[in-house]
Amino acid sequence: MKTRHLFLCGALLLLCATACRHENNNATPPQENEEAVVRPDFSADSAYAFVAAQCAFGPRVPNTEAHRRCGAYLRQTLERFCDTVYVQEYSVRTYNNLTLKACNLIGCFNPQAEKRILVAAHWDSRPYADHDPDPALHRTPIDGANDGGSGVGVLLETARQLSLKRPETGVDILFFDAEDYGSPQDEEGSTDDWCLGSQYWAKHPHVTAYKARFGILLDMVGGQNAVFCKEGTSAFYAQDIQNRIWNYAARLGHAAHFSPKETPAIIDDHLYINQITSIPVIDIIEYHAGTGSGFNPNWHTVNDRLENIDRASLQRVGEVVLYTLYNE
Ligand code: AHN
Ligand code: ZN
Repeated sequence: MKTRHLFLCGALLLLCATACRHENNNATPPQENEEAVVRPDFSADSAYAFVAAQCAFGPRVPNTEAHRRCGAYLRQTLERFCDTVYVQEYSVRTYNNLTLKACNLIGCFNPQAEKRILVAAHWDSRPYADHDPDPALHRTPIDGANDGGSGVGVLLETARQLSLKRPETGVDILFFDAEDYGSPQDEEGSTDDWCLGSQYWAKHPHVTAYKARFGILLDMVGGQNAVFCKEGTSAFYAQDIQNRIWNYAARLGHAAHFSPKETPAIIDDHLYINQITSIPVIDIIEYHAGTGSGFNPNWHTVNDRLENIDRASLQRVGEVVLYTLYNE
């Protein structure tokens, strides 16, 4: 009798402990090394649709009709979501002495806020598929679904989300023009032939004495199963920011796609902002081991098309960007 009573008590205690543990899991934050992460809303389908909309204009090569029409579309779309939109029109000279009519677009949230973060991508597409396996295509313009389109797609969806759930900080979304008009493989050129729009912006910001705490550049963020490594130019100018953002990625469960591997320094829009302004900027850009360039295998080929965009890659990058904007 006494034994059975004790056994019953034990069983009840065990039951209660189990029940309590379950309740505890639901009601209180996870303990120790687990952290409560609020995953920001980001729709990969919406980001993908923004990439598709750009590609539908055709290659957005400066001085073409497709480029003009896409520029108008991007401006309108930013105006739907942002508090203020700046249109910065200017001319630049290319490596082969063409004058491009170019246009940077800047969409701002909380324009009065002192504390600001900038996020950027280039919106033009390359006039030359000069890395295509077929030499006959080396002067063919590319769709730039990934190279150009993906970063802009993620940032338009970011703008849409910020309009639904507003950030506390100021946020400036910069779309640079004329990034990809660098001299082709088989022609003489210099490194400064690239990134003409960001070079212009860094020398002539859209507001005088413009300041931001830091910046994030997105470039080629839509490749299949894209892995983002710690790129050298970003590490040189903005290592602490790079580490913080990679930590956020890990918190969100994206450690496998935000690798701690350090990869060679590259020339991209962030280089000029780092060199010319005092704003530290990092680049989130796919690193692909096994291509000589370190870029996606479709880079500067006619295969840089919508069908090769991976929604899951857009999703990961979008979550990391939004998480940073909401938590910094
Ligand atoms: C160079 O090839 C010198 N820089 C790569 C920057 C780039 C081009 N990003 C996209 N397209
Ligand atoms: Zn490119």
